[in-house]
Amino acid sequence: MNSCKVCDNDLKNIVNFGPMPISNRFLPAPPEEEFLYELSVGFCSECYMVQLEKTVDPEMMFNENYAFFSSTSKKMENHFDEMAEDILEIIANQTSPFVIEIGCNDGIMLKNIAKRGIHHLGMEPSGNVAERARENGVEVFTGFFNGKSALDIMEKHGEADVISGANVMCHIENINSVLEGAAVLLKNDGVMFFEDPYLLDIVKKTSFDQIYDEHVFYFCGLSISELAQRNGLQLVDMAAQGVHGGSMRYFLKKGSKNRVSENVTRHISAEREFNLHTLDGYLSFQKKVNKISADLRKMLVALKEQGQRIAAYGATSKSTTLLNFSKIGPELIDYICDTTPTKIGKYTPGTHIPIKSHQHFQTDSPPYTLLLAWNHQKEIFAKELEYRKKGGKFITFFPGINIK
Ligand code: DWN
Ligand code: SAH
Ligand code: ZN
Repeated sequence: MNSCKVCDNDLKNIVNFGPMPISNRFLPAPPEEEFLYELSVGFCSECYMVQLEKTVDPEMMFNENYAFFSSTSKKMENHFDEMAEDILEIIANQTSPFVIEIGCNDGIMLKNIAKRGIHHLGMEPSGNVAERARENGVEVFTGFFNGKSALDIMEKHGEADVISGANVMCHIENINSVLEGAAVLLKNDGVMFFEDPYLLDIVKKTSFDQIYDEHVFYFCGLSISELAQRNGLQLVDMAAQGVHGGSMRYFLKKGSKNRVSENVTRHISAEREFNLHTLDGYLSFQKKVNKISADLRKMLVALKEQGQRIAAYGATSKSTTLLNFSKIGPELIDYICDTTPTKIGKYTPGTHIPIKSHQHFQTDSPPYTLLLAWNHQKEIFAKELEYRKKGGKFITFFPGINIK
């Protein structure tokens, strides 16, 4: 039996994907053998946390060769400019504020704080992206945030007014230690906030590609409220974010007697309506996953049989789950185009599809393109007006297969 990483209760299995490679480990050449682990998700009926049953060593995922650079999307640049504005508002009345970001990546958000001369620190274990943040004027400590590093930060920099994190808290297995550390590191009136893909959106859309090695947890208000309480914090507000296919931002404060926004009650009621507090809410998930996966493969096979060529767009980490589980490889997809220089020329983990540049897509664009970066659809469609005008079609797959 697997046990809950928050409360040690037994987990109930929700979905299995079988053996998977490391999602962001793009390969210089198709290898003989690859590291694989079993990807499956379980639910804890005690604290409502949905989580991976087996996890991968963080250092295998977050190191000098981390493949994802946050600043590859214009929309995300704007999103993080706005987040920085939100932080400036929170600290507006503080005399010498201190802002921490966990998982600052290439500095996409924190550079906005740094350029205003505000005392700040980014915690980032992946050395290559941390270096890019430094080039962007951000002070970064290359390392993992946890209870211990929280104490080290406090000793060196003092207490924090804001601790923020985007798409990182759900990556950290020892989550109790992180929140415990944050509770110590925060000023009495400080705020911790973080955002991650929202479980209710994942369940509603069956967007199962959000499930991969890096995403240890799938948060919702129910589970974050419990998690906060267990670690001396309180969930005081929630705000839905229209990024990464549906995300939720959670605001936490110290203690248990803060004013709690009605947004928390509203979102948690919606989660209860979908039965996210019992195993019932997840009973049909595997069946829906299997159907989308089978339907997608069937459509790609049919197109190939008609003699069509198919490309894909965005060598995302999440597509590692979709491609491996649906058995979609180079026999169906000619290549994936991506703008990240360090991904170009490499092969996808497990399925070994070649990754090519955006210029390649512009000169050699097949009639069909699988939109792997579906969370950036708006931005990509705006960029690919010409492709669609000439009759090029994008294939999407959540909540079902669609040709656009
Ligand atoms: O949680 C995580 C999120 C924030 O980022 C991490 N665990 C890892 C990563 O997940 P992902 O790889 O699924 O993220 P994206 O943002 O969906 O990746 C988009 C990919 O598509 C990047 O490789 C960049 C590429 N891209 C492109 O080639 N052309 C993106 C856009 C917008 C484009 O126009
Ligand atoms: N915040 C960025 C990056 C998300 S990708 C964005 O939203 O685009 C996840 C990032 O978290 C990676 O850069 C990874 O190196 C970092 N990370 C993983 N575990 C971490 C930990 N324990 N502490 C701090 N950062 C961590
Ligand atoms: Zn639990």
